[in-house]
Amino acid sequence: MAPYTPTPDDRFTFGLWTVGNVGRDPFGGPTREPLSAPYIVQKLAELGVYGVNLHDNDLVPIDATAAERDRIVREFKQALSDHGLKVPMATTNLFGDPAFKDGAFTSADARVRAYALQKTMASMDLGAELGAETYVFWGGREGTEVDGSGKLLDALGWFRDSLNYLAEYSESQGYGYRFALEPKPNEPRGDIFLPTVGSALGFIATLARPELFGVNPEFAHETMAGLSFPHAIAQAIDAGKLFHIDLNDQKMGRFDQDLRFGAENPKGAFFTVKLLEDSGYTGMRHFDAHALRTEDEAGVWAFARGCMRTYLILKEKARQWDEDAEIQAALQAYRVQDAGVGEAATRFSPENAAALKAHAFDRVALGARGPGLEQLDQLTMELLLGVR
Ligand code: GCO
Ligand code: MN
Ligand code: MN
Repeated sequence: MAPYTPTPDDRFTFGLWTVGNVGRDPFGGPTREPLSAPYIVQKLAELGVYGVNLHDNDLVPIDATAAERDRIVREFKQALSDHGLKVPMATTNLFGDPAFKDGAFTSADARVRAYALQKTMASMDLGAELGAETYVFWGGREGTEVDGSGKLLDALGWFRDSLNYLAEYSESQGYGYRFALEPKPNEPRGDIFLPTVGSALGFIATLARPELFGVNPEFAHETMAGLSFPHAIAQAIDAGKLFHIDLNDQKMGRFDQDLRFGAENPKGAFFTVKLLEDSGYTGMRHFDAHALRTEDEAGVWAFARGCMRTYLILKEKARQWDEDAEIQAALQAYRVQDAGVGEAATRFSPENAAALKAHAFDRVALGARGPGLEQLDQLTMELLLGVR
């Protein structure tokens, strides 16, 4: 097989809404024809993808009758089994319909909050029927433009109550979902609640069943917040909370671009891949991005192939980085192992603390040390640029 050709073992997934994106933006209508869900399944399978993820309404229109729903789901399941694709993750569209224009779980209207719960339970039923194990909550409309609405504290409480309710629903049905909160700082709302990975991690600790909840960090979203994506996922991994991931790319300080993975910030993409691979992350490598509005259908599949190829190329680069003697020597020189104080700084005891307090450090020498980071970074760049 040609190098960098994906196989299902790579655990790559796309959303129906990603390759199915028709190129609409706030200034113009669609530039591409819609693709049917069974056709998307067939095309993704041909590209070596493992699975396809969906919002309820990517598959079943919000106003479908029960009979229409059953027919659509039946045809979709047939396509999945014909082409060997899985549905590892499901989610709810709680942002498209005008009913959700001022929030779903955090709407100030209790009827909307109840409707959001009802819609999510039905969508969880659909996801379970399709075999999904991860359930994502992206609170696109959960936010405000007008903080004079006075709901900042109430909204967090309503959000918490809804997530607690739905976790109990999942457990009572035996679905066994792992829930993943997806933070985003803004767009479509002026300010979205739980704007960053750190915010979501803090919030999870306040839930009734925190063990069922993790995060679904997205490269573009942390970048929009002016933050580093590798730092965000490192914190999620450290907390044992990286339940899912949305890979794409983004320029800082822009509207939500959903660029092809690695298209804008290959170095950030490299350290993302390296963290996922080094940490033993076993979840899906999900691409939440779409082809540029300029593209036709061929461009859509070039986009999808590109996301996966870039991931696999960077995975290979990460292996080379680990095996590069000069890089490893620079790393070793960077990490000074001997603190020079024996056991005293490694574990607290009254004796250790006394010994450490009595130790004389050469502060000037500590400050004078050159750690070699310029050289290390240049070596990394040269490896990425293909000259090593
Ligand atoms: C966005 C989000 C969404 C979510 C999706 C799945 O910026 O629009 O990233 O694409 O990931 O709703 O939860
Ligand atoms: Mn996004
Ligand atoms: Mn996303």
